[in-house]
Amino acid sequence: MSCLFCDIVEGKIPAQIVKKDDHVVVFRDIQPQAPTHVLVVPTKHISTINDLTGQDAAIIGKMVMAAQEVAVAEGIDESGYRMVLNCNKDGGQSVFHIHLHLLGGRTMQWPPG
Ligand code: DGP
Repeated sequence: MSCLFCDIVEGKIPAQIVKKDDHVVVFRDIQPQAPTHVLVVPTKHISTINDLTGQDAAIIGKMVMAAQEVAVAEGIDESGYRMVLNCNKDGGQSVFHIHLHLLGGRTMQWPPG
């Protein structure tokens, strides 16, 4: 089955990539909601957060650490930022390959919409 984010991970579809290693690819969101808005995507295809197993715990750790590194590189670590994982319809998930949103460069609101 085709997957947009697998295609970006494999370089079949272009993206503005800011970090890439064996475990994650980080690229700029095509519809940025903040001055910094990147997506941290595991190279392994996992459709939703519901599909994670205990064996995937390290992947989530690597995603968060990659986001932390990019936050520093983007200069938003001191001002602050938000990390978001959307799951399924009510969570607002539109691409079914898990991804961590890193948003920063402006003041975030709470509660989220
Ligand atoms: P979510 O709604 O949490 O599933 O977020 C999916 C995000 O993916 C959304 O903010 C827009 C982004 N996106 C969708 N298609 C593309 C694409 O082709 N390239 C890039 N860079 N981002 C995309």
